[in-house]
Amino acid sequence: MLFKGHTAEEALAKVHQSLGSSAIVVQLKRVPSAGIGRIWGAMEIEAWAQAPAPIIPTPITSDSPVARVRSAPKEARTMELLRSLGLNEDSARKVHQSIPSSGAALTNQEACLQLGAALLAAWDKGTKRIPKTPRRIALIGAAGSGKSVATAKWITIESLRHRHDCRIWCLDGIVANSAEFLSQHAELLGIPVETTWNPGLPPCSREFLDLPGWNPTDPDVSDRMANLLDRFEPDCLLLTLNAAYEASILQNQVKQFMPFRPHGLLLTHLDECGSPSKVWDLVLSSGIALFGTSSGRFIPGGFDRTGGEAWMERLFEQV
Ligand SMILES: Nc1nc2c(ncn2[C@@H]2O[C@H](COP(=O)(O)OP(=O)(O)OP(=O)(O)O)[C@@H](O)[C@H]2O)c(=O)[nH]1
Ligand SMILES: [Mg+2]
Repeated sequence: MLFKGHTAEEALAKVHQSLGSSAIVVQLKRVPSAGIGRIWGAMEIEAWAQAPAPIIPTPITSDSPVARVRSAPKEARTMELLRSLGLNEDSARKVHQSIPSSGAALTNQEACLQLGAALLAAWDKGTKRIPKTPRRIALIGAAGSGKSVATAKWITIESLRHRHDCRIWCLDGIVANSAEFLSQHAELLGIPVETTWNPGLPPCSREFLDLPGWNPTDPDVSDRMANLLDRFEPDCLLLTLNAAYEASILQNQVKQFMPFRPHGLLLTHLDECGSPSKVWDLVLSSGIALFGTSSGRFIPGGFDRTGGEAWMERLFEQV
């Protein structure tokens, strides 16, 4: 049977409502919306699902093969599959808990589909606060995480490819903003660069805020940054993380920057590390989806907005 939803979560809720929590999802794909949303490119999720096969009672003796299969801990099998994808223990547990428990025995392929559906649902949930068309963009993160390079790449796309009028605010924190290359690049594109806050300027269709990185455990710097962000009022606030850092450092940065309520994550240095399990661990632990990635120090180039399906495919390709 076919079920549709605006998100994977919605489609799966319909599956479970109609076929019960043991339903088996056999295919999940994103297709252009059937409604009026098709005009502006809206997408929806199609889920093909079937009811589980009825369990035929058979006499079980303690040494029969059926007894051994049934007594094999199914939970452990799902967890094992999740671990084999390279996910850390917390992520594996989170995904496992979000899968409705089913009495039916699943083939490996069916189990993978269930996991894929659960992963996509988590990703979709994490995109809720990311606007479709960001207009006021601010990248925040630790010093040297690649914010200014990513901003330079992004602004080139907005200005040259989409022909939007843009502006960059290159503001100081407690330390001076030393992104000279960003100002020079913007000037080359004819994009105005403001180095002091001036709310009286007429709005542009795309405005970017470039701030120096900081350590959120320092309350003075954090206050100053929160103040600048409040004034700028970004509709797209992205926590920028260097993907080449160790997972524990990244998890710590996510935790420290969480009070700023980022809408999405932006991963840089994908040329050095593009591990899909690291991406999923970050998305699952933060509850925030990846907005995009920046790969390489050269401008422009290597700025991508890859969605959950592509990252899921990369994750499964690893196995
Ligand atoms: N290999 C590689 N190097 C990068 C990438 N992005 C940035 N860099 C390099 O990393 C260093 C820091 O990049 P910036 O964009 O200035 O980092 P930032 O976050 O703006 O730094 P602050 O403003 O000082 O906090 C520079 O030497 C960049 O050339 C990337 O994706 N790959
Ligand atoms: Mg910078």
